Amino acid sequence: MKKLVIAVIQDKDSVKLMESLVDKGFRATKLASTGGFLKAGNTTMLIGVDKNQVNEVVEVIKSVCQSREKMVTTMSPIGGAVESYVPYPVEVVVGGATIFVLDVERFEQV
Ligand code: 2BA
Repeated sequence: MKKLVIAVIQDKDSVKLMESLVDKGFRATKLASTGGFLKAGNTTMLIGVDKNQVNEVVEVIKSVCQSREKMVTTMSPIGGAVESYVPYPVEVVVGGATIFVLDVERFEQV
């Protein structure tokens, strides 16, 4: 049975992850994506594999993708006056990868 591994990763890890996957004989597609929270660019990888290869793919992703801290500037109200805001830096830990594994109903290459 075919599975589709979808991994949302950080741009910085995308070249190394693609190289590692291709070196091990996996096929992958890299998409440019944007995170809903940070509204910043990230990378989504689509990796189609047999069911028995899913764990190996997840291990490759874990070995390459690192979590990192990012500073985000939010706007915070001053003294309860909602019309006055000051920039307020917040540290966010962005994970190495968010991974989904889906069953593939049909797979064809023409
Ligand atoms: P973003 O949505 O830009 O989120 C970046 C990081 O911001 C998240 O890292 C998390 O640490 C934080 N964050 C997100 N939403 C938050 C909230 N409501 N409150 C507080 N902090 C929040 P990760 O969790 O490692 O996610 C990295 C990226 O993976 C996300 O970028 C998003 O593009 C994707 N992602 C994460 N969970 C997802 C899900 N359930 N479905 C689809 N995409 C997801």
